[in-house]
Amino acid sequence: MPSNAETIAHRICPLCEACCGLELKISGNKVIGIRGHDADVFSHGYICPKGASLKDLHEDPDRLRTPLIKRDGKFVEASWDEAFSEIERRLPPLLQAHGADTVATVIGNPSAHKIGLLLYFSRLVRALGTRNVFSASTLDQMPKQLSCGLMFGHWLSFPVPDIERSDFLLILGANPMVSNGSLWTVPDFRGKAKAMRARGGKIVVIDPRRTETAAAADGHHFIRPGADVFLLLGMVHTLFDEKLVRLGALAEYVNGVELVEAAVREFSPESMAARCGIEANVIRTLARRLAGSARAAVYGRMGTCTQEYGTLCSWLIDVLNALTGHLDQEGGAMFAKAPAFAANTAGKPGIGKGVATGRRKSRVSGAPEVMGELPIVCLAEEIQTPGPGQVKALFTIAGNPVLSAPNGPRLSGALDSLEFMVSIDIYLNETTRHADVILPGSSPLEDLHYDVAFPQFSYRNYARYSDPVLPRDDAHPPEWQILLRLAAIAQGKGAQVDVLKLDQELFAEDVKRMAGEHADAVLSALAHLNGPERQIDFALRTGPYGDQFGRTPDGINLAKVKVAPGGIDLGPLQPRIPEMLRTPSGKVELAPEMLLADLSRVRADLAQPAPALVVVGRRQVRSGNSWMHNLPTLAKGPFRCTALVHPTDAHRLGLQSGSKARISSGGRAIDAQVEISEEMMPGVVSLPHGWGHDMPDMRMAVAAERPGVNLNAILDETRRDPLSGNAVLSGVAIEMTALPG
Ligand SMILES: Nc1nc2c(c(=O)[nH]1)N[C@H]1C(S)=C(S)[C@@H](COP(=O)(O)OP(=O)(O)OC[C@H]3O[C@@H](n4cnc5c(=O)[nH]c(N)nc54)[C@H](O)[C@@H]3O)O[C@H]1N2
Ligand SMILES: Nc1nc2c(c(=O)[nH]1)N[C@H]1C(S)=C(S)[C@@H](COP(=O)(O)OP(=O)(O)OC[C@H]3O[C@@H](n4cnc5c(=O)[nH]c(N)nc54)[C@H](O)[C@@H]3O)O[C@H]1N2
Ligand code: SF4
Ligand SMILES: [Mo]
Repeated sequence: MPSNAETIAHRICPLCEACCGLELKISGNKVIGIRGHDADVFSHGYICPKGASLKDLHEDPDRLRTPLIKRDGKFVEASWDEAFSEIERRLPPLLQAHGADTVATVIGNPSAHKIGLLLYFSRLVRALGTRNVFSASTLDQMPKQLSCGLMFGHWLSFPVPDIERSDFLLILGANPMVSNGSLWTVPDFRGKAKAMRARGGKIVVIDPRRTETAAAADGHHFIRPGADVFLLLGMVHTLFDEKLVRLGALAEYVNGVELVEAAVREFSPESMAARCGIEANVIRTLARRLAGSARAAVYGRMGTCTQEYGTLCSWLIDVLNALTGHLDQEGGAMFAKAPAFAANTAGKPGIGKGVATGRRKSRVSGAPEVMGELPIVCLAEEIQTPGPGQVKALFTIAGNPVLSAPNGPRLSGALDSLEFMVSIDIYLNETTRHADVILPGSSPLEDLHYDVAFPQFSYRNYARYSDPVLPRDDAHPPEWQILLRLAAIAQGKGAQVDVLKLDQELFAEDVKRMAGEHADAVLSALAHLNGPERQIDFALRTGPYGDQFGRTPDGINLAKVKVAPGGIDLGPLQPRIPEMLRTPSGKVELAPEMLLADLSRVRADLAQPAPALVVVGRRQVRSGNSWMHNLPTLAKGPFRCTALVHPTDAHRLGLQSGSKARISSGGRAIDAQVEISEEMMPGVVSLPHGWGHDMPDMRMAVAAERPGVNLNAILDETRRDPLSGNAVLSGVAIEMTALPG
């Protein structure tokens, strides 16, 4: 019997990258209140409306708690044993008949916030042996991963603005006031931006919409969607042209400055202005301000990644940071030093293998592999194109590509044609309705938590851990065990495998590889733990602040992090070059060949006329991609899936606020509600993604009440950044016509 006494629990919020520390009031097994945790060393009590919705998520009657198996086209509830047996009956024969590549995997965004999925997904992929690995990364940040990989030697070495010490911040294609930051873990961006401006710092935003971030900044410039590369090249050109290049402390650790200088010579601001829609003198002024500020950083996000020049933009942003002496400097763009799981703190400091891409190509389009993945925009064609290596089975893990990837209708059709599909998910939604078996993930409140990725690009260094807040139903395995059981099925070990023993074996293999002669001692020191907890302790203890299993007694370990109220603060960011570099040269590679070569596309595109109307995406405070529209506290309020249109466009097209318009592209159309808005750049329409919850056979009652429309239904799955494989989600040409009524 749970007691009804009120208790307090602390939990890192898993709903966005800000990773706020929350304080939950619990009575019995019920959450009765959620607020920010004031003593959290990292987020200091900040919370947004989504954090408070964790209660709704936990209690959502539509959240799946029992596996579902499709029988004669209808889902029926099943026990866990039945569900795993069904998979064991159907998966191995497909693998035997068609080989490993016949199974594809798609892993989605929430996995970055669920340690069980993040640490054990690779175990499943390895067991399957498939090369058809897809994820939301190629709908999001792959360009930045590639540019940072090439420049700094590792896929997760992103420089982030040191906002608490910065005087000038140039933000392109990001809206942290709403998103709470991305590839930059910065809870309470609003408060930090306010504090920065209060001490005289300035923020300038480049965005085709006057966003919430732009409205609170000191300056804002509209930009033609997809044209940031022209602006950035013009700025880099200006630095050389006006002799503003100052590498500062970085000088001896940078390769390729002359190559960059030569490459940008032709891209003067005067020749870039028309193409990007920003005047030459503004481009020059931005470059001068950046160079003239003692502490400054350029930061770009979704808008700069989800376009044809995603990798070039991501690269040029850090080229600007480096050439103005702001990379790796206080108040500039700095690297976090994560206490655990970071490749840029492991191995020999200052040198490494760097990154490689294109070690294989996708079967149908020949898209190069990046970071072991293929572009998710290639998934439908891999399913629909017959021949050896055709994808006939699919695992989706915390992903909803039918709504989140371009040309959802095609993908939906492709999923229907699969021979077998398994989803690990918490909802019966647009994607999982195609599955043959759905294995429910757990409520975050039932899971222990440690952020594996986000401390690697946080505004400050810290170590925080959360115990499960509420008990788990004994029959419901944690997500890491689900993945291990699936791995066992794929390897022919059977669904009845002893998962704890399997975990032990796989962990021991990892430790032998990483700890060498110390492996046995390490394994015995960790023998009291299992699963993710054991991996966290191992990573913390061997990490840069770790106790090294006793060799550095003052160092940290999981036990110390657990008992620290609000976590352990590890201080502000410190300069880390050259120690953090993992390039073969041991230098920052400012001019990677692959990127210089890609400038030929830019050159060829210079005279491209602007389409009359293009669409961009929009994130909203009470939303999280496609799956939070079923939570009552977030779903309430005005209808949000509206198309923002500038008054001049609305006038020209005969559109009225509140009326509907047909938006079409590539032969597909959606009918969206219009909202006339001065926020928009003329010629640009903004529509949020992740809507369109009116598909049959779903179980998301709240979301279905106001389904909205799926922006990705009309986007083009054949358009991608050729280097990173990232989808083009922004700046796509559309037509818009008023609908009667
Ligand atoms: N047009 C357009 N498209 C976009 C974007 C855009 O800006 N514009 N943004 C892109 C970006 S940045 C991203 S990250 C992707 C996201 O792409 P996805 O990751 O495919 O989409 P999500 O909406 O995050 O879907 C998450 C899925 O995980 C499930 N889920 C939630 N919590 C859990 C859990 O704890 N366990 C398990 N097992 N499942 C869970 C949900 O039910 C849902 O099915 O969308 C991309 N798509
Ligand atoms: N409340 C809320 N928070 C979220 C999410 C959410 O859905 N809701 N999603 C989370 C996820 S998965 C992510 S990846 C992050 C994303 O975090 P952000 O990148 O900060 O968020 P977005 O709102 O996608 O910001 C992209 C901006 O780019 C602009 N833009 C579009 N095209 C262009 C262009 O060509 N050039 C330029 N310069 N700008 C352009 C858009 O108008 C938009 O303002 O947010 C995360 N946080
Ligand atoms: S900002 Fe993000 S991490 Fe913080 S409470 Fe909101 S959703 Fe959670
Ligand atoms: Mo994302």
